[in-house]
Amino acid sequence: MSGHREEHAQGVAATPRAPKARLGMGLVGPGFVGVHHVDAVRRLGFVDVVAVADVTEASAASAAAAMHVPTSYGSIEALVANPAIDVIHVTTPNHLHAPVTRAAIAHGKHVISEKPLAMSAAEARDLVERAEAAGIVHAVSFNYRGNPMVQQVRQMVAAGEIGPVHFVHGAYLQDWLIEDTDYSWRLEPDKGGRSSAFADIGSHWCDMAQHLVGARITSVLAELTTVVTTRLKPAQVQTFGTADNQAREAVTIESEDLATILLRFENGVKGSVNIGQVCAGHKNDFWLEVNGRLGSLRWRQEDQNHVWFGSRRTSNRELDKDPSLIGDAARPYVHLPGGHQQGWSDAFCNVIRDIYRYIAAGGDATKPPAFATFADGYRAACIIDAVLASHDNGGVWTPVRV
Ligand code: SOE
Repeated sequence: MSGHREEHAQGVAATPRAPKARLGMGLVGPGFVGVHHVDAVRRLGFVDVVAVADVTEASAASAAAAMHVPTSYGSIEALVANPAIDVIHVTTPNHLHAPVTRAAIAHGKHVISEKPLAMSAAEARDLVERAEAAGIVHAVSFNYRGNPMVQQVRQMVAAGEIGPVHFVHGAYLQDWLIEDTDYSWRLEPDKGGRSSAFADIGSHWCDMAQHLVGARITSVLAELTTVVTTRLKPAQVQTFGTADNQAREAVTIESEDLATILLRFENGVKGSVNIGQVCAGHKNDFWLEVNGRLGSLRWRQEDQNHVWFGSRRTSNRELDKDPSLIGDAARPYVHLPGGHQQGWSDAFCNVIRDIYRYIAAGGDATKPPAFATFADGYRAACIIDAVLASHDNGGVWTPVRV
């Protein structure tokens, strides 16, 4: 492999706008991750959280009160029409990503969408086209790219420090869906899409693999499994919920909670990944290893301040998130001295910061690589479609059609 290609250059706003010193943010869907979007923009110091929208006036008002946001709306239309809002964050269940994004684009707002961008590749492509035609800045929250040690691996791979890459492998395992009383809208195809675990966390893994090796996944061979085939759905559904005494209804589950996938990349690199949300003891166990002819690099989300460097000719060693030791490309993502741990929300905030600085500069700056666009979200949607097609056809190599 010979360094990174110029990544996804087409996925950025075509029409530069006037730079703006302060920006207004609006949030649609104040659930588990929505709170972190608000927290991240507040840390930037030049963004006002203007309003929150949810499915009802009452739920929006209660979320706004909890997050100290001045305005709340029970409808998307009211939020997208608010002239004080420059950027809309879409953190609803998956089936609402596309309609909310279309409404935001129609009002000329910049959009940061949670992943997956849409329910299918065709729907995601339509969003890319609309966003580019409107000249807005568009981003997808592949938040793990904002970790400094991820950027360190990316820089080392691109600089040839581990030689030509031949293999990328790893896993993303969680256990929050292992009990039959565990439930999420992600398991309902009309709200989450046909794929559950792969769309939710496999999309992060594939985005990261492509980001680190600087090449795209071109074909997949997938086996999808539903381990928990009947679940007891509670009256009130909450992601990462705990056992309770609610009334429950038995429902049949069709989408996967476990996936095993082989991958081929455009530059000849081979890959494999295991994805599961029914793997006891694994909370947010996202790890990825890149093997080159001169060395290996492994990053693990649950130990995110280090990278393992594996070598045939010298001792293996740990690289540390220390601003005095880390590479130039990773240093902007480090905010604390060596030995001071950074975490999930710091990486999340790093990505949000890259996006907002780009917007504030009028869309005329160079897009930082940690900032994923709708083009990356479309790519992820194409991989999800290919994974489903591979499984449907009995586990056969299937091209990622774009
Ligand atoms: C649930 O599986 C979830 O919150 C994902 O949706 C996130 O993207 C991941 O960061 C953590 O787990």
